[in-house]
Amino acid sequence: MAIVGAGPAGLTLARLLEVAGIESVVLEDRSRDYVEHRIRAGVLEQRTVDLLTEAGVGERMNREGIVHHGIELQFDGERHRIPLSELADGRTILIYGQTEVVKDLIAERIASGLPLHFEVSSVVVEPTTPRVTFRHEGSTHEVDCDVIAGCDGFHGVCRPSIPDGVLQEFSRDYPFGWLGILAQVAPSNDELVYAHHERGFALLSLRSPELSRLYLQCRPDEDIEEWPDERIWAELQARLGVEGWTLAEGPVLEKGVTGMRSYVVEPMQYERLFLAGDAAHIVPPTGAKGLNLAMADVRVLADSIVEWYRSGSDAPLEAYSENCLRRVWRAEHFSWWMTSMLHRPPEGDEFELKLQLSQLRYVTTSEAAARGLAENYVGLELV
Ligand code: RFL
Ligand code: PHB
Repeated sequence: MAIVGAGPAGLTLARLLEVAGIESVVLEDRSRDYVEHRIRAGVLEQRTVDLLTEAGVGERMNREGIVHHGIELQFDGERHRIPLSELADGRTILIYGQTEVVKDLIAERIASGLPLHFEVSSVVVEPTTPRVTFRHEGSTHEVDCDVIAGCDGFHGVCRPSIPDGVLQEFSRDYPFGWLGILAQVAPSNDELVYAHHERGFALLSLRSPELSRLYLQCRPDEDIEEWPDERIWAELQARLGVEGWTLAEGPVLEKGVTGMRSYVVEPMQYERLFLAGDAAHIVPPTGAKGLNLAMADVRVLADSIVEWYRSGSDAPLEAYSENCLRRVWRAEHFSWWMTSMLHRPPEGDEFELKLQLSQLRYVTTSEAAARGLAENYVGLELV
């Protein structure tokens, strides 16, 4: 197997294949340091936690990750708790950064002595042969393989190596982005707070008992230079503030702006090339689904490959895309719905605002509506 991309999808797939006794080569165009410090997601579904644990790479995650049983929705200056585990059969979420998941997977791969090459270049993917060529440390290499896994994210080379006309694309852009910070300060709330506010959406999250992760709705092209730390904190205080509570501030360790989009390609396969994770689909981060979807894809892909070798029939590989897309579309809908409910529409569309507030009141007063949110948030098992 050739695996292009050493993000969560590629590294987890490599580990699952290793456990099943299937050889793989992992190629990554960035450095190890870059990949290990790229701050992104922080919410792991139970299913993701189980997958990493079963794959034998969950030891530190289970020790350091923080179990959460609920989240809070804030609107009209008040907070309302959604008791996730009560509403979703006892399932919980785990707060453990994507950076940490990636560090654990890389450490395991390196300890196993199996091939993982950083800083490769000129990666060329031939889905039909199937073959991957690349340059590494001054020479050109060729991997002749049975299957290629395209785990190289949204801007990778795998999806564009599929001939025109094969894939159908579905997408939606949003007129806003998120400005995110990592701050060295204890989280000011025990649970995540998703805040609807007339100044725009804000999110209080965390990475550890000493590290807060906070986000503000902004323009998609927002210039981070226009946001000194004092302005960010003032805006967070305004949007997250409720009576009798203050947001603790601390040194800002990292800050950046992320655009938001929804995107899916169908099918997630061409010949012997299989797309997984962000290479095949993107969700806006409001539902915390991106990383979890990537992990769910590679579980299906690993099982399909194992079954393909075992049975000698192409059927398991041919079913891969369909097996993933039901779950992908559920997460696409949930992420779009959470995004639409919580973000201030750009032109102060009063009708939209009234709809948002009505929906927020509904999910915080009707147990049936809250259950819908909860079971999607913790991750639905679709059959
Ligand atoms: P990744 O993590 O993008 O990994 C792809 C890897 O492929 C490498 N690559 C190549 N390697 C070799 N040759 C090439 N030609 C290559 N081109 C690219 C890249 O360097 C990279 O290492 O995809 P993967 O594994 O599918 O994992 C998906 C998740 O990373 C992603 O869904 C989430 O992080 C999305 N996301 C967030 N999700 C959340 O649930 N909560 C968040 O707060 C959150 N924040 C984010 C995010 C995604 C972001 N991106 C993609 C812009 C913040 C950002 C900035
Ligand atoms: C995060 O902690 O980075 C995070 C949490 C929840 C989200 C998105 C991002 O919905």
